[in-house]
Amino acid sequence: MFATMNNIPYLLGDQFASKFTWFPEQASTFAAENDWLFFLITWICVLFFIPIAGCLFYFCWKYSKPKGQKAESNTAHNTPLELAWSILPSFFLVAMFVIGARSYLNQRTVPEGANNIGLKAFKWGWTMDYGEGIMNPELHILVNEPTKLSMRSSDVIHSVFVPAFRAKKDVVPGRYNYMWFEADVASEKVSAEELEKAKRQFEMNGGGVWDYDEWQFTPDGYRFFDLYCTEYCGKNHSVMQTAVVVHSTVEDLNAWIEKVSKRPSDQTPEAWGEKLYNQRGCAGCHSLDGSKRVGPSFKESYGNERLLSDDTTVRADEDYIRNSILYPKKQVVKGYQPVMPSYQGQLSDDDIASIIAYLKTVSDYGPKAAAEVPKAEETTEE
Ligand code: HEC
Ligand SMILES: [Cu+2]
Repeated sequence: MFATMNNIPYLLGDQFASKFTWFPEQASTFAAENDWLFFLITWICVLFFIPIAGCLFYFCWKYSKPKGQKAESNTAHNTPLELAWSILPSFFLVAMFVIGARSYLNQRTVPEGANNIGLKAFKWGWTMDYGEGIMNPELHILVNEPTKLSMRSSDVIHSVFVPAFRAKKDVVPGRYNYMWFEADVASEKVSAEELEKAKRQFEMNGGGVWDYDEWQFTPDGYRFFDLYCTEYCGKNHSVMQTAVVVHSTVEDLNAWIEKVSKRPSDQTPEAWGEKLYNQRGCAGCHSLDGSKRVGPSFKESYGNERLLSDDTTVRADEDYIRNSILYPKKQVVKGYQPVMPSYQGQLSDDDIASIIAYLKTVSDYGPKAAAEVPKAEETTEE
């Protein structure tokens, strides 16, 4: 039976959970103190709960009367007893407050020289900003160095939670918020063979969004800690997760940043565009199969006639797609809310060109259609 109990954290998807606790691994300088205080408060509560509940049942039994017999009035009281049970527990209360407040202040005071990373939350994903226009949904940080996140939201209230770091903070639209932590456990790298095998499987399944839960490592082969949204923010709140990778050296971190900063020379714009499409949250609001999500499907977008909210029509050409990505509120497709976040300053020219190249390949009205469908069936002036 114990074996089963111990397996539950694993079943819940947290492979780092230790055998002796319900909590995930402690991987930051906050973790040990946090857990210690949590158990202190829990045990104090248990210590009070058991005698109080015991007295309750005992008195129920002791002073119960047979049916019909009148209850005695008892208005007397015992001053020393009442003082004792008021004053003694208040020492515990003050102690819990002082320890909790100290730990809270520590978590709110960013150490000087912390590495700053921007974080943007949106429905439904995360974009980390490493400076110089380098953005990625994964959070990559250095071990044993404080990291500060400068956080903002482009729509509703979200909340960042990294359970292994015991760190959590709301991200509120219209203002910057911040949090910091210092990871003290570096992420391991899986073997080249394991990564190769996963990549092959991934290709065989048709590519798309990398399944972190299934592989338990990132597409670059790093084990990771989970980062969740922990403030209910709409339909896809539950999938608003990403990976936190802790690098053991600056060189390793910089090599990763360099790698993701731009399209590798051996990758086609279409392939890079598909990657960005899946990484930057487009897939959360747009489908490829014609189904309507928060935004229109790309199956009938590129090359098609679009009806806008002001009842004008426009051909979805490269320029239109580009403008839709940079200034989404300018031309709003009829029947949709203007909720798409602008990607201005977040995607380079090459990134946008790559996305457009990719969107062409998935549209029924793109080059694919021109090649396959006989012209006569394609006329739109009917
Ligand atoms: C929060 C949801 C959301 C996200 C994320 C999002 N979009 Fe949109 N998008 C919309 C909505 C809603 C519309 C329709 C309203 C409008 O035109 O602004 C739209 C419209 C578009 C259009 C015009 C489509 C057409 O058929 O006319 C393009 C192109 C587009 N989005 C591209 C993207 C790309 C590329 C990304 C990722 C880099 C992205 N969107 C991310 C919600 C989203
Ligand atoms: Cu959220």
